[in-house]
Amino acid sequence: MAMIRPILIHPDPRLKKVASPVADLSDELRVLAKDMLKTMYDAPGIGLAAPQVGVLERLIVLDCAHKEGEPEPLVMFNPEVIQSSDDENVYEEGCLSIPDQFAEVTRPADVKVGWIDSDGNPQEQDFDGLWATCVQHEIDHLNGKLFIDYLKPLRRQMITRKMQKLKRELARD
Ligand code: K1U
Ligand code: ZN
Repeated sequence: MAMIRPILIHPDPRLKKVASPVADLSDELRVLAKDMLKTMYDAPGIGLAAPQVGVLERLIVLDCAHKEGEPEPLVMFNPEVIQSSDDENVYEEGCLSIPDQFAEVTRPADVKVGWIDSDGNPQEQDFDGLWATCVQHEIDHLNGKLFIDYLKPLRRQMITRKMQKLKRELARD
């Protein structure tokens, strides 16, 4: 049965590292993907990247449809943006590793993404709307980048200080 894994809270050095490409699709990685989906739905969230649960491998999960009806979970190993639109979209982003903090981030509105699925098959798909925002946010996690890295230094510092305080309080409890 899938397990809920603890989500790392910023600042944590593991959230700043570049994750390694997945070479072989092991059962261990498939179990990790299932645990990540369970962890994401439980949070609740619309995406999750392996570094957020302390695993520095290139794996993300997402489901931006869940709120609106049937779940549409996607599991992506070694995801890559192949093409981005010049058109941009602004979305108020959040992050499960930066709880209760939201900020507007501008990103390409449409992206073509390539990845390897859980059966080891290559996939390619165009994403727009929230799906495009979310998949770019998750791929950023694999490159050690957080949405607050797009903000002005002062705002980023304020959020980081809040998270340091939150972590001290959580450690005390
Ligand atoms: O990567 C993460 O930390 C997950 C993050 C994904 C994301 C959210 C917004 C824009 C881009 C990427 C989240 O899921 S934060 C939680 C959230 O946005 C949400 C929670 C419940 C319902 C709907 C959204
Ligand atoms: Zn995030």
